[in-house]
Amino acid sequence: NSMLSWQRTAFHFQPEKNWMNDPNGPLFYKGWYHFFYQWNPNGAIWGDIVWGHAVSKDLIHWLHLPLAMVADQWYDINGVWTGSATILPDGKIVMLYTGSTNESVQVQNLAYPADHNDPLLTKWVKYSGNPILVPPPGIGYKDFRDPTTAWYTSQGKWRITIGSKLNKTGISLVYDTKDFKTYEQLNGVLHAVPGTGMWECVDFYPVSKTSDKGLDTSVNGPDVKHVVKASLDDDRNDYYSLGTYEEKTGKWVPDNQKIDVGIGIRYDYGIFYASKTFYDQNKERRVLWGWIGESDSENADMQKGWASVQGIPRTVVFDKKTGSNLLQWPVEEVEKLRLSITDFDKVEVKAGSVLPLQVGTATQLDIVAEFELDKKVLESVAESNEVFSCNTSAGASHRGALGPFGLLVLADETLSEQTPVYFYVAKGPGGNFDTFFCADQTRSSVANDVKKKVTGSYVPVLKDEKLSARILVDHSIVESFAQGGRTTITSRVYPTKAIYGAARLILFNNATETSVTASLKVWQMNSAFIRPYHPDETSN
Ligand code: DQQ
Repeated sequence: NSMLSWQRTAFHFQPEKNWMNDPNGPLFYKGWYHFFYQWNPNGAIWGDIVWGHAVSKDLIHWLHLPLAMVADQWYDINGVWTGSATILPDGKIVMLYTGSTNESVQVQNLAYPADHNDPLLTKWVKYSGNPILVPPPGIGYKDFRDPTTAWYTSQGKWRITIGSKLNKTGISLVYDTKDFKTYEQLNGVLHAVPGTGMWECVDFYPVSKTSDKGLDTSVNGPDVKHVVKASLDDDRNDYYSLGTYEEKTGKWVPDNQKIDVGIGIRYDYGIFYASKTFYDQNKERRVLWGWIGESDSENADMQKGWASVQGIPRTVVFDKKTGSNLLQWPVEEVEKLRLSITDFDKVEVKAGSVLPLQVGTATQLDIVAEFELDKKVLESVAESNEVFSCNTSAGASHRGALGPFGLLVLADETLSEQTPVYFYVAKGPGGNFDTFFCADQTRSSVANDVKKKVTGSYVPVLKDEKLSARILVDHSIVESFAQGGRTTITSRVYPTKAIYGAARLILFNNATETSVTASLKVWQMNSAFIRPYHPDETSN
C-alpha cells in the first residue's frame, strides 16, 4: 500500500516485506557483519518463523542473503526460533537455536556453516544429532528457549544459559559442554527473580570497569562486571542488571537487589525487545541489537505488508561515572550517513515558548542537543513534593517550574502532529534535583488505530553535567538517548501530515519558570543501502 510506504525507514534495518522479530546470532566473520533475524515468509504478523540473513561491512548498509535456516525438521517444524552464535578459538562458528517441534516442544538445536571458507556464510547445516537439549524435568515444555552465546570456563568447558520460569519466577538454566553436542546441566540456576515470569532471550556478558573497550564473552577477572538481561514475556520489555558472576557455581549475584533483573533498569523505555549483544572483535566493542516492534494495529501492518525494524546497533559500556548503569550509544558508523549540518549555538527558549528550527526536511535526522537551565531559577525555585513519572504524567503538556523542555520531532506546521522528546526536572525536598527523560506519543499522529503513550524514565545527572540528548529520527522511528546513553527511549510513530517535506523540528520549553539555553547540531541523514537479494550477484 503506497499510502503507507513513507513509514518505511531509511537507515534502520528492515526486510523488504513481512513480519520480523528478534535479532539472532549476530557476529563478525572474515570482514563481514552477519545479522540473522526471526522472519515470517508468509505475512506481516508473527508466525511460520524462519531465519532471515543479511551481511554488512559497517552495520549500516546491508545486503540481504537467502534464508539461513527454514523450518524443515521435526525438531523445528513449528519454528526456527531465537539463538546465538559462538566463535570458537579456531575461528569456527557454532549456532545454537531453539526449535519448536512437531509437538510444539521447545528444544535446543545445533547448526554450523556448511563452508567456513565462505565469508558470507550462506549455507547452514543442522547437526544430525539434533535436538541437543530438551526441557529438563520440572520445566514446562514451552518454557525453554533462546540459548546464549557460550563462554569458556577455567575447567575447559563451554557454558551457556537458557531462559525459563518456575511458576512465576523467571530463571536461567545453565549447561556445560565440551563439544556443543552433549551437555551437562549445572545444579541451581544462573539467577532467579520471583514475579518476573518467563525469561526470553537471556543475555549474559562481561563489561570492563576500567576501559571503554568491549570484552569477549569469556573474559572474567577483577576488572569485570557481568550483565544479565532478560526479556520479560509478561511485559514485553528488556531489563538488565549489573552484578558479579561466580564461575565455580555458575551463579550470578546483582550489585543491588533493588534493581535486580526484571524489576529495575530497562535498556530502553520505549519499544525495544528480545535484544542481544555480541562481541565485535573487529572494533573491540560490544554491540547491542534490539527488535523494535510496531505501535500501530495488526490491521495496519497487514495493509502495509511489513512489521518491525531493528534499532540502530548500539555500543554498550559500563558507566564508570555512576557505577550503576550501562551506557548505550548508536554505533559510530551511523555518523557516515550524516549530510549537511545546521548548528545552533546557545539559543534561548523562554518559559512557555516554541522555536521552529530551520533545518530543511526533518524526516531523517541525527540531532545532538545540550540544554542549560537558568541558574537563578534553579536556586530560587520552591521545593516540591511532586512524584513525577513520564508515563503517568500528561506528557509534554504537563507543566512544572523546570520542565518539560526539549524537541518536537516529526511535527507539522500547525503542530497538529508532534512527538515531544524532553527533559523534566523536579526540585525535591532537600533541594535535590531529579531529572526525567520522556517521549510523548499522545499527539504523534491524527490516526486513531495507534498506541499513544508517554514513555521514559529517570535519568542520572551528575553535578556540573549539562543535560544532553541524541535523537535519531527516521520516518516512523525515533531513537532517543539521554546523558550519553544512560536512559534511552525508542518510539514508533505514525504521523500522517508531518511526513516528507512537511515534517518540522521545533525547540520547545513548556516550563512555567525557567528559560532554557539550547545548543544543537542537526544533521540531515542519508538513506542506507539495504539491498534485496538477487541470486545473480552472489553466484560465480
Ligand atoms: N521470539 C522467539 C522466541 C523468543 C521470542 C520466537 C521473543 O524464541 O522467546 O519468534 O520475542
